[in-house]
Amino acid sequence: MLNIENFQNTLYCITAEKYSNGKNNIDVVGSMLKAGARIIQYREKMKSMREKYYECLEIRKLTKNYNATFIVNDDIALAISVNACGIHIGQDDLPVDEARKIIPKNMIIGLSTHNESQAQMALKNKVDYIGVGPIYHTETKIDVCAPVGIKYLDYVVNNVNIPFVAIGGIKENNIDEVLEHKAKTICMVTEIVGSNNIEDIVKQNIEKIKNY
Ligand code: TZP
Ligand code: MG
Repeated sequence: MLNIENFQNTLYCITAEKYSNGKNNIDVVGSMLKAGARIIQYREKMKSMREKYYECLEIRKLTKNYNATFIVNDDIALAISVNACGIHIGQDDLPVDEARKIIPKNMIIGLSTHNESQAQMALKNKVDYIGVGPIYHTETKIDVCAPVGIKYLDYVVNNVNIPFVAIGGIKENNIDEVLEHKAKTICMVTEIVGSNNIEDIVKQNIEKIKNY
């Protein structure tokens, strides 16, 4: 089930070891949780399935201890095998209704969307939340489409009644604009994982979002 409480006015945190300046995913997630993050997505493109499996088992334990929502990116088999709360898929992955057939009943589905028709399809297919982006230019995701900008965020704010996560190129120097446009759940990948002090940056930005 989607723990909607975890999706209100907060950060959505994602791993990216490649951009973590030598820190490993487990330590990064530990710091995020310690600082108050309650949504963690495991996203790792560079490792073998076996490595990802063992990392996810660790992260599953950590997230359970904090009652945090644990979401696995891309891989439905991995999400199921580590008993994740959710799976996050993209427009080129299995169709949502097919994914729904093979995941446990209470597993949530998040779907990346980049335009209005994808948002409408997501609603039709009853996904649990959508990703909205990239809001700004990003180099963290390969093959990502051009920035969709604040314009698509405004559309989602006004037309979508499920939780959504603003993502893509969001940094401390532009998060205010995203908040002004009423995003309530925000993801900053490299800005957080690349920080020398993950606990501080996570704490500060959760506070900022909550108090906005
Ligand atoms: N999906 C859309 S943009 C993106 C993902 C995973 C990457 C965002 O990374 P960053 O470093 O916050 O720009
Ligand atoms: Mg994907």
